[in-house]
Amino acid sequence: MINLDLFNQSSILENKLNQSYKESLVQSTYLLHGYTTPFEQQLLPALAAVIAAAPLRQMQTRSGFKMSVAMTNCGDLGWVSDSKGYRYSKVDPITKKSWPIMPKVFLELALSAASAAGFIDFVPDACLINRYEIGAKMALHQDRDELDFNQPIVSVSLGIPAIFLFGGLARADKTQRILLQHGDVLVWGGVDRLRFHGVMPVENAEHAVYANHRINLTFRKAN
Ligand code: MD6
Ligand code: FE
Repeated sequence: MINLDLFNQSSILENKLNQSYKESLVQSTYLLHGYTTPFEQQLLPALAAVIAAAPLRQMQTRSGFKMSVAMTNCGDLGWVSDSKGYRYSKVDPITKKSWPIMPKVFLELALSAASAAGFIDFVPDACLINRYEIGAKMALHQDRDELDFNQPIVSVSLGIPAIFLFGGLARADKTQRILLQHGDVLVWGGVDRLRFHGVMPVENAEHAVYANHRINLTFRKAN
């Protein structure tokens, strides 16, 4: 596990997290390499079932642009964007039904990763599923549609790699580039919760299971 300490690269440790190390940190972001491996076999069919019930779709931004990333959700709440802006919704605007229930394996993975990073009381009620095709990207943004910023975010990367841009608390702050590969889980919270971040255009690649796609599962406690 690597703690992403932006101010002191030399303090990056690959050791297991221990209490003294955790307390010495300014930052609260952890990259868990290959963390999905034990969950992998169950993840794919669970993901397919969610997408079958709530299809991936490219949402519109408030200003009317179509996002390059296709999205859907599972859990009690789903993140949606349209001409009225961003928000969480209990209902899928396409199917007019509740979002699919969060698969058990999703929840297990999210809870396990959160507690590995020291967030022991994380109970996500929302899982956003992002699918990137080659060239898809996500502009720099903050995750601030949730009620409680004390709750962390667990972000799972599957399929082809992407470069994650990790900035500061102001949009203009310098960004760090982090390679997110298949199986990586990024857990962030605490003082890092409102950092600006984004995803660079995904480069052409092929993954044995996910073909030319990058899938990102982002677990949050929205309400
Ligand atoms: C993505 N992720 O990795 C987009 N937000 O595809 C996010 O926007 C994100 O990965 C908050 C925390 C972790 C994330
Ligand atoms: Fe985000």
